[in-house]
Amino acid sequence: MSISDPFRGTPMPSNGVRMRGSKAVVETLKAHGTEYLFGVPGSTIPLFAEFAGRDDVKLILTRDERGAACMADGYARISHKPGVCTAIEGPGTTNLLTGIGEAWMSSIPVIAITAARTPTESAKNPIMFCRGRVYDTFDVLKPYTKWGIQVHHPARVSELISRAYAISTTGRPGPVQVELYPDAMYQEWDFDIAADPQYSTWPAQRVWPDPEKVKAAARLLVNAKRPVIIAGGGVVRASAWEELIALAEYLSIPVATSLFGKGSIPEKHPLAVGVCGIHSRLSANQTVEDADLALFIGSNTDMHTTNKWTSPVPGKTTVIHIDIDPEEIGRNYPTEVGIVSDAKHALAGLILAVKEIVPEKRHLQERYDVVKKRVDAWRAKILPDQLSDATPIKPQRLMHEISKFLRPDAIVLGDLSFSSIWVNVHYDTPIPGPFITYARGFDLLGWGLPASLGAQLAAPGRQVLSLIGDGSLGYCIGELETAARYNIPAVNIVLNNSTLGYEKFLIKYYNQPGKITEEQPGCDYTKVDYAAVARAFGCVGIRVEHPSEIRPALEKAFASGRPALIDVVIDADVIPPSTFFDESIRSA
Ligand SMILES: Cc1ncc(C[n+]2csc(CCOP(=O)(O)OP(=O)(O)O)c2C)c(N)n1
Ligand SMILES: [Mg+2]
Repeated sequence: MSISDPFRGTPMPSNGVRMRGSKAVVETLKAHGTEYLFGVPGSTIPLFAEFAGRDDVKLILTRDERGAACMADGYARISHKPGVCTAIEGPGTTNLLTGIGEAWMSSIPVIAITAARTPTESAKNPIMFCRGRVYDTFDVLKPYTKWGIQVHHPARVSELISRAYAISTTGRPGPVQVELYPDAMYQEWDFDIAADPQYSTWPAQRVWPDPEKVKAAARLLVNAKRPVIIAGGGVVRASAWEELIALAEYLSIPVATSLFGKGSIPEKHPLAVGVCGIHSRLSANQTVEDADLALFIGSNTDMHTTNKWTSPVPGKTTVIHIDIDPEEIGRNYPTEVGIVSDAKHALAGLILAVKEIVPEKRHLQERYDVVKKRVDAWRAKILPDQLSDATPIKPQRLMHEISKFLRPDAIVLGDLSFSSIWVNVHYDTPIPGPFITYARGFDLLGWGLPASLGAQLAAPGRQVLSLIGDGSLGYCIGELETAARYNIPAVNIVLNNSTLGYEKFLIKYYNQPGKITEEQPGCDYTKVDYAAVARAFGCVGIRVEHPSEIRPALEKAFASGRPALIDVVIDADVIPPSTFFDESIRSA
């Protein structure tokens, strides 16, 4: 049978099966190996109706669309498959926006399937339309998506959803949008559902580096006196940790990581100095500041990683920058050698090029000694707080208990604010892998809980632990009901300081230069027992007020096999290791 493309009139061969566009959506997801669609219904009712009686692709009804986007994001980070979410036009799409923003800033492939109103209603002031405008909620996601398409006719449904997979997973991964008009969902067509399997996982279509530039980079690395590698999220996403560690060990180069690069080297490795930048280990910043050459690999030289573009020191440090995104090369530093490449291929190429120059492994004990001295000094500094019995509980003690309790392959999510700092500074990456992740792209409050549910769905049977602030939890607390309804056994720990801690400290110390602002209005909440709230939603809820209760709470939460929330009352006066705060007042 042959059908006509209604837009170009070109005949397209088809052995198609007749079905509604809405069914073709689900079949296309299935063909790409997608297991879940996260969302809230409305004008997408034909799509939701397709899930009756099938569980090869499962529908996860969330409590709001932002939660759906964050779950799809969390799922994508752990599964290496794109996450798919859905929302209606108007308020559904605007709710989706902030979750999509996090995926955009964190370079995560999330496919947003949204709906559009029938064109005959345009400009007539129907509900959910912006007065007089036509495509307005399609444009809402535009700043935070790589690509978006409006599908008016059922004939294009499967093909364009397949394009969405291809675009979100290639180059620098990121979110995309497919907006379905009513005809595209309700009408029938003869569909050939097919998926190109290379786009079912990410990163897809991995780019190889220019060999001449790799040789130039190798020469610089070999000749540097105090080199450092700064490994970013691109190393983790490309599963390039073996190559990274091999290169570092071959030339005895210390390795710092960005927030998203945590997971590219075990942090007890003798060349690992930890996360550098604003929220950092002292040992990492010392090493980067001291370097005469910095190799950024899979990192975007953002404000966090470079401590507001001061470390490496511009002008003093020679920079090699390797990234999948050509726009990032040279963005913030004069760059001696810039290479557009997938991190794994680039590192493999660098190892070969280095071996051409240095045929034998070069073990430089003095470099190991410097790393050991810096890391040991930092560990000695944090030890008393890690062992503190004080109440309210010191976050350092909480992190120490978590580190001792979790299995090496546990998935750990640090929401943002203090939660992410404690995870990235005080939690030692035990084994390499994409196990530790944050909302530190868009800094989206309300990410940790829904993202942890997506992560758990991607990795059933694995420990999933999310740390979230009480302010952030307030944005997404309804998703505890989603967790209970589907029995998704992720564990969330609330760092309960009854305040928007980060902002409170910023007002206190930085509202007036050189002076303390005694009052910080607009930051404090009433004291809430979030464990009781969790129980009311049908989850396990445990309140922890003394350090001795932390371990039993973790044991109980994970043994329950149910979604659990541990409400930890923490010391609201501890300033975490963030260079936003002066060294004299912040913790290590
Ligand atoms: C949606 C959104 N609104 C505001 C902010 C600014 N902000 C950053 S951290 C923070 C405080 C978060 O408080 P909480 O979650 O309780 O964490 P804590 O700082 O107390 O650890 C705020 C308001 C943000 N990042 N995102
Ligand atoms: Mg708080």
